[in-house]
Amino acid sequence: MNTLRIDEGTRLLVLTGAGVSAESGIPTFRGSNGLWENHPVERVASPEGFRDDPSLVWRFYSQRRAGAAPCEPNPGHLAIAEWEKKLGDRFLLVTQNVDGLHRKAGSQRMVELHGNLFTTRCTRCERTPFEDRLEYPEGTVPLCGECGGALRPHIVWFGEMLNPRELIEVGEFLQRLDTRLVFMAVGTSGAVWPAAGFVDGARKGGGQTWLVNADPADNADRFHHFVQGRSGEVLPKLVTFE
Ligand code: BV8
Ligand code: ZN
Repeated sequence: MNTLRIDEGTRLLVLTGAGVSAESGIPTFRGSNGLWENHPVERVASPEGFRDDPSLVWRFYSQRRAGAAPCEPNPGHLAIAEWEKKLGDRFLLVTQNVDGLHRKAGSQRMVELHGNLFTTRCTRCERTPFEDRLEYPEGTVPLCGECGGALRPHIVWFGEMLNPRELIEVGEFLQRLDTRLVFMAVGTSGAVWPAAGFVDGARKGGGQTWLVNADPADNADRFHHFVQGRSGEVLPKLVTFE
């Protein structure tokens, strides 16, 4: 397997998707028995779905909380947290995952682009999104203790805008001029935008682009290097620091 050499003049942006958590026991979205198989996306991960049937959406997210809560980071998450320790501000992790395993593995320089499964917010008042690990009983929609409005998962659903501040942070890291960029996508099918487009921005800026994935992703041909394999096995051996 070809290895990635990182020296003092290099910075690394890692983009992860559901594949990096597969070896921790969390189902991916688009694989066999993937999450979307039993639940059509638009009904459980869109504002329209929440408006039409909020208790179905809360059942879907409560089930995912129950599934993710006992899971532990795997060697792939741990390797990424190690790289951050070595690189400091020459490192940024951008995850599409909402399972919280990167934070559990020790990652701090991280953007949770699609939100977090264990954070809840109010649909009516300006209350700050808060930590919430509750799995709500079937048929219920939790209400805000302060204004009585319906609570919702602090997750970016399809058709919803991503946090502009976070997109700016990613853009700024990609466009820095002080170091050479390496962009690495891990465990993502490259099906969801705008995260699927980051690799183009990286290449345009002259960055080296790597994909680590169990099987060729939709956008594998847009990467300079493709390492096929399970991230828990590949990542601990992939990078050497000079
Ligand atoms: C938006 C939260 C602006 C829910 C998710 C162009 C520009 C902008 C928007 C769009 C556009 N084109 C289309 C759109 C709309 C839409 C979109 O991209 N649709 C797609 C389906 C065509 N995008 C949006 O709506 C975004 N909003 O852009 O706002 C806007 C607003 C209005 C109108 C227009 C634009 C919001 C996107 C966020 C949606 N929310 N998640 C939840 O999680 O419950 S996305 C969801 O998919 C998850 O977050 C997940 O992370 C993400 C991507 O999936 P992957 O992580 O890649 O997982 P997947 O299963 O697909 O792949 C896993 C891979 O791992 C596989 O390749 C597999 O081989 C591999 N693997 C498996 N095991 C392993 C492994 N690899 C390594 N090791 C292993 N062991
Ligand atoms: Zn409220």
